[in-house]
Amino acid sequence: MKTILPLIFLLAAIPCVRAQQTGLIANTEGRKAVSLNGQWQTIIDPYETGYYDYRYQPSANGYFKDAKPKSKSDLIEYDFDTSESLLVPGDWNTQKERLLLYEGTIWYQKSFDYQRKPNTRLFVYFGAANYVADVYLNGEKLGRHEGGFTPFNFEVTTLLRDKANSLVVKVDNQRRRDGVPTLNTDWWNYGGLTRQVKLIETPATFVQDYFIQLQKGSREQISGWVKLNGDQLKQRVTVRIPEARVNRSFTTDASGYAEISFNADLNLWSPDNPKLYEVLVETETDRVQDLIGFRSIETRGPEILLNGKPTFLRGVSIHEEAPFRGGRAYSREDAITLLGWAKELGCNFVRLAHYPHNEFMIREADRLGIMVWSEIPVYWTILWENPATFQNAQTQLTEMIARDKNRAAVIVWSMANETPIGEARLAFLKKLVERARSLDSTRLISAALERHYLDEQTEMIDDPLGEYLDVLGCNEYVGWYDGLPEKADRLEWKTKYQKPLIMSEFGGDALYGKHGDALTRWTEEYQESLYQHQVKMLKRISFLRGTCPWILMDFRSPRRPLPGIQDFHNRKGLISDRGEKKKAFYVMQQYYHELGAASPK
Ligand code: GCB
Repeated sequence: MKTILPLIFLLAAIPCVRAQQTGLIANTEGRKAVSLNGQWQTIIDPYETGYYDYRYQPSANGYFKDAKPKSKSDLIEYDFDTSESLLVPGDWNTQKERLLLYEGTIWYQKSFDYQRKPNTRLFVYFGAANYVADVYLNGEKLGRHEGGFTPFNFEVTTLLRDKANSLVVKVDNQRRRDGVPTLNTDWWNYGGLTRQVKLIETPATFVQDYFIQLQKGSREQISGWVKLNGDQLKQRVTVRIPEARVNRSFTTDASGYAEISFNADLNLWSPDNPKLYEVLVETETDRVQDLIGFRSIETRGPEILLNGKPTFLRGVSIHEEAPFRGGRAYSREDAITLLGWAKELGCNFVRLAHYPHNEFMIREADRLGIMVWSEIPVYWTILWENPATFQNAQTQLTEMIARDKNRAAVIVWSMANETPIGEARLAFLKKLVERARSLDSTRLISAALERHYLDEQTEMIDDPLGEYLDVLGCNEYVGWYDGLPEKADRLEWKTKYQKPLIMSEFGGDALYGKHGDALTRWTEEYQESLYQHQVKMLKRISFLRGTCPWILMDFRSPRRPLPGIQDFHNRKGLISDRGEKKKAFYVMQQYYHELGAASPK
């Protein structure tokens, strides 16, 4: 008995699922895939009746079984087929009026056929699901994913049938105190399968992931790694960049991993020259194609050096909010509109706030030559002392880097936004910084910090986290939450660190079309004047190397109830949610023009 017991416990601990979550598959655009976007059948389940039984125990016969009555006497109290549908990708809040404020569980179901060919493997891939997703195929659980803005995939090879597969996802967007983000944010808690869903087909052994970038500090040496998944792990891997005449082979080790390193004569990526190379990763069994840009990004004292040259980041902050139609942005068209406006403003940089945006944003930024700050939703008041909260933040960071590490556009990984100074917070964020550096040594690490007044005229940035960052971010609302716009004229800025500063937020609300004098809140004139005073102040900060006004476009927020003006929108946009440019847009555009942006059209 003594010897059997531990074995029983061990067996009990092994989950009885035939499928498993696989490490993220890189570059899903470059893979053979079938889209599962479109209408999904849905059941709204505020009491989670489809998950728990009446004793509040996980039920063995939940909605994930997608059961149908087998006889006329069978009792089944749900039916996906006759329930309402929702569009995927898409948040549920803006698809049905009665879901606008819904926070809780909705079950999604999709039926599909798939003829699997011999020696192939199949994965179901989700671009994002906010916030927790439990995924089932044909009644069996594939797994759970927590975190609303990063992708995940599960292998389904052995569970898949030729006909009538039923994929069920329970999506729960209840806010949680221990979540990342936590209960309190200044954006809408859009729930659902908010990004694309697809079935990815790979060979039995395939290239799961790779990191192909310039080595830190170099402009000609490419280094990184390739990782295979499957049972033929020891293979020859070839990396080809035809246009740069690169053709190099490596051998993977017993775990399918190979480090790569070689020199290349490259035309470097930059906003003026967003050069992307076709890169091929080939093995005996697989071949993936990607478009990759190569550039270096470093700091020296207060300078930010792009390809060795000092650069000023002419930025703007952006939420993942869809222009014109509202709700979560998810498409290439949304990305083109938002980044097109940023370009028109004169930007060479965007801060994608406050969570990783959809992959189209990053891909389009790569193509358009816009540098990107990407961040995780470690926002305001996370539970710094809770190990599970840390694990969650770390996973989201890992997934963000996993997806976008080969994109030249991304130059900054940001760890946190406006988090209150304290020991537990510092320990938490230091660990995240270490993690980010261990996953990717090539990019700059930042965080949007706060500042404080030394005296009435002196703003100081000395947050202890600054020591661990490459670039300081700072949010300030002089002229909005902090005095009137002219206050900016009297301020001097200091920092304890010999590091570049990006003013990662500043601004104020204006309702497009509301006019008045420059001291009347909510008018375009107030916002315009605020920006004029801000720009004058910013020009006086000697260590300033970037600006990201808050924000490109108005966005929905439950914290903003003022009738007739906010109507549950944060109105700090330089552009309204209908695409109308406010006066302040042109103040920023003029500033960016002076800083070297091409002439506004
Ligand atoms: C901030 C936050 C941002 C808010 C903004 C505001 O400091 O970082 O998420 O939306 O202020 O408008 O108050």
